[in-house]
Amino acid sequence: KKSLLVALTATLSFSQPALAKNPLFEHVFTADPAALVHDDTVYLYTGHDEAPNNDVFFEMHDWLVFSSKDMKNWTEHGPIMKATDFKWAKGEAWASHMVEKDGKFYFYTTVRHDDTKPGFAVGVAVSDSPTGPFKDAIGEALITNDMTSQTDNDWDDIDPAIYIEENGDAYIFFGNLVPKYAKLKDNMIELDGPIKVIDIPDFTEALWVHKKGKYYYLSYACEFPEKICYAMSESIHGPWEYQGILNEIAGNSETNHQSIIEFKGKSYFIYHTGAIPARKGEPSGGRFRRSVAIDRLYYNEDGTLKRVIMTTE
Ligand code: FUB
Repeated sequence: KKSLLVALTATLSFSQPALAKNPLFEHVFTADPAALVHDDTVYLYTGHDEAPNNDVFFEMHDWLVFSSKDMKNWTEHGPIMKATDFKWAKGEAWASHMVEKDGKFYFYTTVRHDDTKPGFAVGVAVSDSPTGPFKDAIGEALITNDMTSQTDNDWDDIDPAIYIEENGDAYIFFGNLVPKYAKLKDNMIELDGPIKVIDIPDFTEALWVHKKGKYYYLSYACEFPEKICYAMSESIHGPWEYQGILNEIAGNSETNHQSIIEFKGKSYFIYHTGAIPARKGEPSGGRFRRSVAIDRLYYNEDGTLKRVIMTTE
């Protein structure tokens, strides 16, 4: 009887619809959103902030997924994976990106490598379903930190974002302080050519590529505390023309991390804030206790983006 009750409680807590307001979820701290539109459904992948306060640093062990068919009611599916499911990783489940190719779901994500390699690395996991189960697709990191160039730092290989062209060519964008990209092979788990550096100003991290009409948009966290800036190009290879700030600093979160999608004819800007107030003796949201929020994204007639207006509803 006891195990039935435990199973029932687990099912209930993972299938409860949450209402659409900002921040989206209050029962759990979520960060680094990466949304995927698949089969008339939005799958929202997030990091999971578990730091007990905003004093020391991030504490992130696993990634969560929520889904919605209307951007209002969200179903929580529970964690899809933890950082240490990559046997070569030490932990630290930082920012990720999910894409679908030929019926398989590829989860590119940031983790700290074990002591055999310095700093952070990018791993890839794969599944037949957007909600998992996911398993390491390579058995080692896709991108590791070689610390060979002067611009390398401990975490310059973080925050993967994938863009797949209409002809199936896929690219991985990533980086901290130095924005980089590389082509992926058709198998999605090997680089196809050299890693190239992108020329954009004030880059901090969190690259994201989307396309609308003839323009590619490269958005990213800029400066620190982070705003979101963006650049435009008519080619995935650039040159990228800087367009300025897309979103201001999000409340009391020093970092920001955006995901941009179009769903049922509307564009959305998904990001994180530190907006959850202190409650029941618990510290408030903040730089290490972040929460995902969603607002609308609007285009000007010339293709440039209107600055995002952050709302609480
Ligand atoms: O969540 C950990 C790190 O903070 C992410 O990888 C960055 O994008 C920033 O949000």
